[in-house]
Amino acid sequence: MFAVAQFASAFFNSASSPFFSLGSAIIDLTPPWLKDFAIATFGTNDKLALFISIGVVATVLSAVVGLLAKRSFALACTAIVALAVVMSSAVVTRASTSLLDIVPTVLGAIAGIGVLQWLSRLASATAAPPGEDASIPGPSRRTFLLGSVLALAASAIATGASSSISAARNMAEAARKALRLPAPRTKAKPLPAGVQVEEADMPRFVTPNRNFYRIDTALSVPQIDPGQWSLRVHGMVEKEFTMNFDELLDQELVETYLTLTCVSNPVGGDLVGNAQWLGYPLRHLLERAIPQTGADMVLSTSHDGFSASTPLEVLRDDRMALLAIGMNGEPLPFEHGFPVRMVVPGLYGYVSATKWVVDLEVTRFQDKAAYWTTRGWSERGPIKMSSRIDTPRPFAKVPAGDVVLGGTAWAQTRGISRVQVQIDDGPWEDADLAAEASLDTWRQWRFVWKDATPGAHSATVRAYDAQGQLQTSEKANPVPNGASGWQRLQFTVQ
Ligand SMILES: Nc1nc2c(c(=O)[nH]1)N[C@H]1C(S)=C(S)[C@@H](COP(=O)(O)O)O[C@H]1N2
Ligand SMILES: [Mo]
Repeated sequence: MFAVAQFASAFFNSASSPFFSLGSAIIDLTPPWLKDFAIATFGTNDKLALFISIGVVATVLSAVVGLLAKRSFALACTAIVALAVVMSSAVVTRASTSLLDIVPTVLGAIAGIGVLQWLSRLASATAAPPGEDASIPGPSRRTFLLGSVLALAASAIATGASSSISAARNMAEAARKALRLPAPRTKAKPLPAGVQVEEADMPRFVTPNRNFYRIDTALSVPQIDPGQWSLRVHGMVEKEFTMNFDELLDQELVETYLTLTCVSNPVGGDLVGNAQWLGYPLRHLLERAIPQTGADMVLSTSHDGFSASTPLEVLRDDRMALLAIGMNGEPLPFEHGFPVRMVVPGLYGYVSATKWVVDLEVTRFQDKAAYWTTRGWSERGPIKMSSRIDTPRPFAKVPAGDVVLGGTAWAQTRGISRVQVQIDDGPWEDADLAAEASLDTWRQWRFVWKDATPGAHSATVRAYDAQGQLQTSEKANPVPNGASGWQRLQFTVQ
């Protein structure tokens, strides 16, 4: 039971371990004199002493549960559940945990009952038939002993595995803290003044990492030690090679602003973010591999088995497709792909932005399919031009007078040249565009509705790209290749 809980907790918050939580709950509840005594007696080993004591108590409790089971299986189960309740309350009272973190303890309790049932069945088979001497170990008694040993061994393995998973996490965390990003060979073009529309509810032009949307299939965030990381480049290439993290740091790195968008973003949605990325141009990486003629796709695969299919030509043209290691001046956060991910201007994340990337295979669309392609999404995903109203919020009540509307629009690699706003069914009017940072980033806009008339109103927004192409009004759902249509929202002027 304890081992399964400990093992499962390796995949959750570290405080989800019932041992750690019980330990820290005990520390919290210990009277100061006992704490002082423990520190004085065991020194820096006080925590080790605590864990050993908890381990001893756990063993004694297990024996008690075993004895209880001899009398009544139900009673023993009740004891396990009671124990799980105590452990769960230790877990949820920790500051860094959520209700979800009791899952390891619950799994542990289920495993405990399972093992108990199995052992009791073995044990009842050992009960000597009447007339025979029960003290002679028969084959079934041997089975019971064997069963107990197996259960113990499984516990030991689970506990060991959990500590090596936690150790990997600690290694990765320490490595990320210690990492100093190298200076880029090419610095990002400084942001022009006036990229930001300063109104309440407007997003920051550069999205802070902690606010950056996160989309992935990872149940637990991969914790990769950069010292263990390498990228394999292979497939339809003249020269296969593998690059490790130190080699990557030694390349000529580039810094660039780029707006990432998720294909699942609905019209008006916020699965979009803009950051400054530091990385190595994938173009140079592929030059080194020398793709063979006939290849038209790069299948990138992550440490946790996600994959994306990116058109080869997109990774070889002069847009800044990067193997990124930095995000807004710091190493990639774990949730955003530490130590290395891809970012590609103009393509939705599911076909380009592989986080925790470890493998690039040069191949053909007709030969290989990526993770989401096999689940009903298009094999290619260029980002659709989009515009959004950020202020006022839907159904907001705004004071009468001049009403200021503001928002963002994006058409990565092409750029936004014009944004228009329509109040109710009135004429389309041009909004003021904020400064443009680059063709690969979103652009903010602002529109003042003078002398707004009180009552319920709607506002609609649409954009034009730099070639003068109008954003389509045709409504489409995100599946299979991205939402489209103009955003319209309701608000009230008081
Ligand atoms: N390893 C991995 N990388 C991934 C994904 C994933 O599920 N696993 N999701 C992709 C999708 S759908 C998007 S939109 C972007 C999101 O990147 P972010 O979480 O850094 O915003 O990551 C892409 N990279
Ligand atoms: Mo996505």
